[in-house]
Amino acid sequence: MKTLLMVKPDTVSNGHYGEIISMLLKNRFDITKLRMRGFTRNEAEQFYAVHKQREFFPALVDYITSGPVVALQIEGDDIVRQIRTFIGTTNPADATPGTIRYMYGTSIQNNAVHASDSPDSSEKELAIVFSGF
Ligand code: FUP
Repeated sequence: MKTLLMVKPDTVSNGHYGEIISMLLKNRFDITKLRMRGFTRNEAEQFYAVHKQREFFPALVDYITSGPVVALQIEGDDIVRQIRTFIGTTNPADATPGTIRYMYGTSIQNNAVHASDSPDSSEKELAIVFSGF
């Protein structure tokens, strides 16, 4: 099974993405693709299509297109659940100490990383982020 973990723009520009990759490697996650790239508005709208009707959608698209992201494909058994546990809750304020969002997130929007929430969304999101790679 494969999933996507993606470091968001502010956490790329402040340099914390190196520590996040290091944490993944120290915890023996199997990174099988790695890419730094920007999102076009069109790609961002496609990526976050499930949130299209939410009031925070325009701000979310602005944020994710504000600079390059670092995308990682990670493989393993039960990997979607494993990575979701590793990153912590959506809101860093509720996250467990030691999780990525607890350590590097600053708000519900600026929560450091994205991770796919199902095998289905993993497949769709990996196809968007690694297209042409
Ligand atoms: P997650 O799957 O943990 O990334 O969380 P969601 O799918 O619920 O939300 C996706 C992204 O929308 C979050 F990473 C941040 C953003 N969001 C907001 O900006 N405001 C909110 O109230 C909820 C989510």
